[in-house]
Amino acid sequence: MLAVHTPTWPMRASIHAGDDDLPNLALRQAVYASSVYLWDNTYLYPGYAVDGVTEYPSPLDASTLSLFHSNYSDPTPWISVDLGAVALVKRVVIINRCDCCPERLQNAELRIGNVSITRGINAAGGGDTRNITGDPLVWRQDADVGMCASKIIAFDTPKVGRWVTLQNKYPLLQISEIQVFGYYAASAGGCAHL
Ligand SMILES: [Ca+2]
Repeated sequence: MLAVHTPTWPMRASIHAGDDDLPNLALRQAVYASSVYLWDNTYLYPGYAVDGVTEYPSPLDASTLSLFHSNYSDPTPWISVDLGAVALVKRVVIINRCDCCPERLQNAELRIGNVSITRGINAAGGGDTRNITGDPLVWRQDADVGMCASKIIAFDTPKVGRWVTLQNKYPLLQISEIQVFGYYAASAGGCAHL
């Protein structure tokens, strides 16, 4: 399965703004994944993880879903968001799957850097962790995240990069949303509070 970029988005929006006024730089950005699961004739695209919809009803229904789900054949699933420009990332929020299986998010790793990650497991040069380690590891999961719960990953010193990549080691990756709060580097010169 090749990585997929989803160009269209659901209309509903529910954004977790966090505890400050930082914008969610990941919202509706280009996003790629190592694989995509086809469920009931519906692809659970990576775009659903940046559509701004953080919750959806259970059971999962094709008309209401807002879930990214990697394919079962993918041993090293990841999702990677292109922020569009180099950013100073103050906080990343990962929102777990909302209809079942919260335990599948485990041993996850987050990386932020400037190495683009766009290729899936069957593409030349694509796929596994070797292609992600060019971006530094900034967080590793050490506790369960509940169903539809938010894991807030805050950085005292902002992480710098254009690409934000979450990899799971379950091996399945299923998230409702990934949010990246910060400023673009080009506009952050006067933002000493970062
Ligand atoms: Ca979503």
